[in-house]
Amino acid sequence: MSYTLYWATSSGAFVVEAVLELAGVPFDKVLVDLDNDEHTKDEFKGINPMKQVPALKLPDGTIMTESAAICLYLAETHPESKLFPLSGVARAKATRVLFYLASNVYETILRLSYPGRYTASSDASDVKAVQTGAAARLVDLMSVTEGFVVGPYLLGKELSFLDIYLFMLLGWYPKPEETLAKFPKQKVLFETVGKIPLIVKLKETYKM
Ligand SMILES: N[C@@H](CCC(=O)N[C@@H](CS)C(=O)NCC(=O)O)C(=O)O
Repeated sequence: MSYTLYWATSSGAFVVEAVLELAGVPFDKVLVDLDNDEHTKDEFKGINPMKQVPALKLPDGTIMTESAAICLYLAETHPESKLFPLSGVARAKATRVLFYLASNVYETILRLSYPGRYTASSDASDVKAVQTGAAARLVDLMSVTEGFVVGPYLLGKELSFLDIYLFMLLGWYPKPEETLAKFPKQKVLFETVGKIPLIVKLKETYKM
């Protein structure tokens, strides 16, 4: 049995698929149609009770969810891919950035996509206020992220999966090019990662 990636267009499966490819791991894909609410059906809830993609079924049948945890697991089990520092202070620093991106940036972007989940009010102006607040918060977060980028990649000269993770998140920002103009290190990273042939291909597949 090989790996099975549950994915959807414009989703966090983007970075997981990139890591699978870069690690040279064979995998199958199952498309979960978010527009047709396939993720809310009982069959998918059994895979991810959060009703979200990505999810990855491992060769032994274990289901993994949470994009950051999946990428970390793949990097650890395929150390030859050198997609994440696996020891010492370098690992500690990289893990800090990974948790920061997953728990702050990704989570805030979800407020843009699903604002109704973040307010008890059904008043359209309250729902809109969630998005406005999230957009402002994202700019603050981006300035923190800028301080993490060593350059040209997040951790320095070598590409890690953190760069692809950040690339994906930046692509989901409202008006990314405009916002990136204020953050030169992330602009370089975004442009550099966006030219990697695998990323060009995945952008097409994921309509991103
Ligand atoms: N914390 C999760 C977030 C996953 C997530 O929010 N996925 C979105 C697509 S990017 C999704 O499945 N949305 C459908 C929904 O929440 O209804 C992760 O990092 O994997």
